[in-house]
Amino acid sequence: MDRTAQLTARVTGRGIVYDPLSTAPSAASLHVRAARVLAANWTGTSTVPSRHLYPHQWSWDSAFIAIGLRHLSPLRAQTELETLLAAQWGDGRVPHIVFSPSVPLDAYFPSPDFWRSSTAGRAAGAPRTVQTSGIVQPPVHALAAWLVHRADPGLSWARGFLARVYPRLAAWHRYLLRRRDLGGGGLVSVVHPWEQGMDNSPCWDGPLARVTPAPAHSFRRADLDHGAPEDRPTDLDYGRYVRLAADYRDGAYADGDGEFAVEDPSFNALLIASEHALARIAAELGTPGTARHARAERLTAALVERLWDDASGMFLCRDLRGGMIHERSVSGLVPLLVPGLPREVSGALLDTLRGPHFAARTGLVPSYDLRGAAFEPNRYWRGPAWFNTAWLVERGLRAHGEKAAADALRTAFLHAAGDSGFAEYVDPDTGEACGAPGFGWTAALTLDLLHDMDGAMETGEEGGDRG
Ligand code: 9WN
Repeated sequence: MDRTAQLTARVTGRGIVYDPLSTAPSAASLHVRAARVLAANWTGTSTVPSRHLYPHQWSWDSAFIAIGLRHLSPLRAQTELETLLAAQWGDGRVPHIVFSPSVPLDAYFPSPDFWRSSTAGRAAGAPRTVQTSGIVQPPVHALAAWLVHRADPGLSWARGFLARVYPRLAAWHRYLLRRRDLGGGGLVSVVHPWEQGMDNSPCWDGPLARVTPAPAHSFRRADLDHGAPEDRPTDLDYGRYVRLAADYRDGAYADGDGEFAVEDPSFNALLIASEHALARIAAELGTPGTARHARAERLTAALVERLWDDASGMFLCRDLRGGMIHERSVSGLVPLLVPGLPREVSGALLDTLRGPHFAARTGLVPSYDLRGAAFEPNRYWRGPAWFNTAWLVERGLRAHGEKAAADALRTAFLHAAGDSGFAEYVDPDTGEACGAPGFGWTAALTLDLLHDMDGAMETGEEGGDRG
């Protein structure tokens, strides 16, 4: 056994065989450094994405963080998800931010006094005791809950973890499926770019162009206190984000006729993966999960029918007001993790991933088309490679039996994560660190790739495409 593998085995105590990292720090030191980031970002009940840039709890961050934390402390991983779900609204939505009362209002914008969840969100059932935002983020939570349960079933049963989170997760999916099928075609729509999670993706340029920006003097960005302006969204983007969020709030967070409504492939793919996971949770609790698997299959059919684009060899976004959005973003590759895709669809996705639009020099996956007119290597979701999407694509590759490609992406991920100091995102060609250092999900998913070597998605009939 080589030295790296020995170190890994000693750290984990689980005899994991790890492909040696030739130039990156050893797996053992990566583990220790990633664990330190998560310890530094832990608040006692949840984990902040970044101490300075994002000092509260974020929804999909917590799901990814729990997936990594399960290797360090299944108890902390369970607590992470339970803290988030405790802030769920009466209508089932899981807010995208749960605010920490001990953080000063001006540390992050938009702050609780902008969202006014307990007053403006009263009709939608916002909690009274905790302040939250009123929009949502991608539903990775049921998948995370299942993986967390599997990491330590004994602890999970002893604490009644699944029985407590299942009704909340079911209500969350119900909210999305009933209130957010704004296009009437069976898919969920996002009503704000922050909901989809890839905030300033060029995919939103078209739909956002219709939105009148809030005046620059009406708000103060806190992100520029901690992030380089060239790595962050522009002031014009922010003006539009603020306008959309304020309009939603002023309409009491009722869903219906906002200016921005987009069906996004990654958001819906994550819902499908989570619906399969919820079926497994239901079965574990003694209720048949068949209906949920069937619903996930219907969502998969709608995803292909409404968002697949043969000409680009990938999924695209659909703007409910303007039609298909002809921009290639990593969002359109994330559905690779969905079980039961038609074989020609998964085959084309694999080709696109390896082709000139997405094959970056680091071996990571850029957030946007390397050849796209709007490509910028440093600016947030307009080109840089992010680690959560790499993790999702890695799982998709593994689920399709693409072991060599999955191993190569995992190695690229671990090199880039370690070398960048667990950066929020990196230049997809040089690996240069961008955004916040010591970023929560980068550290957490590093741990997951170090420890979960079989890469089983455990979401359903993984790997099984339809002929
Ligand atoms: C707005 C916390 C979040 C991530 C998003 C990422 C960024 C927030 C921001 O940070 O968004 O939600 O202030 O830019 O785009 O994916 O969840 O890490």
